Amino acid sequence: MKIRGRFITLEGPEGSGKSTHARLLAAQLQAAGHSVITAREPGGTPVGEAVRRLLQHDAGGEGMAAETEIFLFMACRAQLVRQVISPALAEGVCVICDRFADSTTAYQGYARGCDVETILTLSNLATGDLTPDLTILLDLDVKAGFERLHQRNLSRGVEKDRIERETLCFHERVRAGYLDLARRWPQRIRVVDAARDEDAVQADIWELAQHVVET
Ligand code: Z5A
Repeated sequence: MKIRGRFITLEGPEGSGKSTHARLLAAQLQAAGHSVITAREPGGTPVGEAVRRLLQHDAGGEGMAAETEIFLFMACRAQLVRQVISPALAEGVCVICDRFADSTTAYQGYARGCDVETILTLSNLATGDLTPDLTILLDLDVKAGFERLHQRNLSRGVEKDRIERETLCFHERVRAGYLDLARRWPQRIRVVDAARDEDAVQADIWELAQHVVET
């Protein structure tokens, strides 16, 4: 019987380095001989990528109710788990996901003000009770994250999306919410100081990930 793969998620506020470190971690795990896939939320499946476009751009300018956001993010997640993540884990493949259920709790719960316990219950339905073996929370001052994003967006010639345009206070609540979740599940959610240079951050992530993939 195949040994189930490990499921590692990266979380954190804007510009904290989730995509960068998901890529680096996947490369390190592959170099160490592990089979690895990466995924991102929202997205990662044709259904998820279509919903991502709806979520990121307010094309009609009509805004979006918080509850609509919750169900759209959950819909992407339900599809990603069943189509990509669970089959890969069953085949013994490690899955690294750039954002997962904690994002909905932090953004739509703590920051938008929807009931956190209700979101957690809905998350269990969307994920089929799949919980990451390890969640790396890249913690970074909100203004520092915005500055990194600004530089990245300038170099790519793209503009802020709908949620990135939320107020500083909104993003401060996201960060505080994540830290609260880390206090609630300290075994699973490990906080990494993302204000340091990439190599220092990656070294911490690698140490945490190694522990999980080797047990
Ligand atoms: N959202 C939600 O509300 N509810 C949910 O349930 C889910 C998501 C799943 C998804 O946006 C949006 O959806 C997000 C949350 C919301 N909204 N916002 N706002 P996305 O997928 O487009 O992007 P993101 O997930 O928010 O990622 P990001 O903030 O754009 O960036 P990041 O992945 O954390 O950072 P990065 O791209 O790796 O790095 C940013 C720049 O910093 C880049 O130029 C790097 O080279 C640089 N970088 C990275 N690390 C370092 C260090 N250590 N030092 C210096 N510079 C660095």
